[in-house]
Amino acid sequence: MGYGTPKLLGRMVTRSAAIAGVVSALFGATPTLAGTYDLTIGETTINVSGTEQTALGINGQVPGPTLRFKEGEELVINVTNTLKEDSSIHWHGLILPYTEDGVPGISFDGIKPGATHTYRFTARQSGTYWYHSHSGLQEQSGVYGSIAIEPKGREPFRYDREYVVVLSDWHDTKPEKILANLKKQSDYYNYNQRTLLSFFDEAGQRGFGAALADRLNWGEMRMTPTDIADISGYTFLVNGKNPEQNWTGLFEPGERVRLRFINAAAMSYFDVRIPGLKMTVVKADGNNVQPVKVDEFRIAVAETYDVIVRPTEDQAYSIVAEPMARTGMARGTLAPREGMAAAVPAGRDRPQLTMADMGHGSMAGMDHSQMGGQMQDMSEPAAEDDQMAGMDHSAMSQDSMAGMDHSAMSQDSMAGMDHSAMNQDSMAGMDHSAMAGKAMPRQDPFYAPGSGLVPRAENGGKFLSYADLKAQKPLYEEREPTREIEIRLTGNMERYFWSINDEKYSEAEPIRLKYGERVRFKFVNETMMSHPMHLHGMWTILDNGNGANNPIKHTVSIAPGTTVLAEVEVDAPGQWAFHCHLMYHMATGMFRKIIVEGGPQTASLE
Ligand SMILES: [Cu+2]
Repeated sequence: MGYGTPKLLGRMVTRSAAIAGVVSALFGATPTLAGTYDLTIGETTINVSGTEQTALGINGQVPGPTLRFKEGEELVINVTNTLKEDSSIHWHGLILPYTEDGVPGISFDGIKPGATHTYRFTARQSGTYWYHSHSGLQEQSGVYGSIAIEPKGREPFRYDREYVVVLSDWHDTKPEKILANLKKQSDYYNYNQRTLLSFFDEAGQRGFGAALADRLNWGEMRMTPTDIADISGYTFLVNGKNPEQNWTGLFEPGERVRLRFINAAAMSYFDVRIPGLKMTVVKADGNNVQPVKVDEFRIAVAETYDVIVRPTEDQAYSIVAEPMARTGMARGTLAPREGMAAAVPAGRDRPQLTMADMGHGSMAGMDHSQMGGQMQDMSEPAAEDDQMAGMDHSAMSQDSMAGMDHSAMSQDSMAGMDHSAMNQDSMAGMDHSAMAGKAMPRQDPFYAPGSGLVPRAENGGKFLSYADLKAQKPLYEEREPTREIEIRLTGNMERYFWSINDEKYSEAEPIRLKYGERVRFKFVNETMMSHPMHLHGMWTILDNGNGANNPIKHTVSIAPGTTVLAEVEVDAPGQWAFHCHLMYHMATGMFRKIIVEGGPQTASLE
């Protein structure tokens, strides 16, 4: 199948909408913008892995077309489902009435095979967002696309041209089969486990006992240190193209180029860099942030970041997006002319999870008293050493970690800590004496101390941290939350299901919020995986220590062994989805329905 026809991709003003504009003009109101868009979900053929595969696309393409709206525009979006099963489109990050949110079973009934569903809502915001199916596992098969909304006024940054950069992961195996495989054997796709051979290798270096003790610890937890991603075998894409197909964006030297990065992957976080160029981050999840210059950033599944780059040389630059587990690479190019390419750096080593990522010896908010024997094992020097595996030993001695009193860091002590104090300096305040005058490796407060997942840029460059995100212009006034709701992220790797507060979606009561209240969510990640938590319909104000300038996001990644606070102004009546955006985590139960009680238009709620 080819690409969508221009008619499908273009904006058309319908007659009724045009009349509405005239009517409002007659009554002295600002004429409203209106646009009608047509999307068709259907099977299509793609070839990104070496063989032709049947994908599910939108208007015949993967990703679907970029929808370009204007802030204030009244949208009419007709979505036709040509599949043999129900489908849906959810507008990720958009603030809209809950009935238009596109989650089957929560916002509406879904779109039946052969049916067309019309969504109507107003684009109330500007920025970079995306849309995707919220039915079954269809998103993994290609039902996703980008949204770029132009602001009413001027952007607070300058750029000469822009590109949408959709990152995604493609698998030749049908997602239902992947899920079945995971259920059968949770490490089915984890090819990177330490092998018996590496065990003897390690035993040779560290002594048999130490290596064995460590193995037993991991074994008891039924996990492996390389369990960073649940699934391997993905092909990673930039705007639907694999690294060889090399998506290319053109520029003239000296131009400021805006790149709208969207992580539409089902399961893959990416570490993004453009060797030779600094990137200035200007938006996170669609919202303006105070510009921060970085060499690299990590984009969690479902997040968006807008960055500005200014290539001055007449040369090509590679856009490199490595999945966090380093199982491949997505690659694109910025070039002054078609056909130019830059060197592509070799893939880097995958991080090794440490015990800190298990919540052991970290400020994870876990109740360490429950760890029993495992904690005892941890107190032995050999195990302690392994705990440090992810850290730079040259800069931080083993003793400095040993000197920290982990037992004193109970859940309560964490809860009482003010995140505003937990910026990069807070670690420095912990034990200066043990650092022996050496520069402390920059600690990212959004990773457990000693975590093997802490990102590092090449050559000591700057890696974006959540702590760097400061809202350009706060959307909400700062006020005390009315209450706190604990969201423990939990799961069972062996039986492969994921849950919240130990309950799967199917077993759990909805979370009830009151219209007009401000709640604090206390996310406690008790698993060894990062979870990108996405709340529909309302902004999540990430408490990253920037007070009134805490950034507002639609997706917040919670690293293993960490506790993250976020607040929500409950300003959207209705019922909403709230879930981990890793597809197979969501599908197996890390999901909740949120019911907002009170406020306008809630009569139809259960
Ligand atoms: Cu998850």
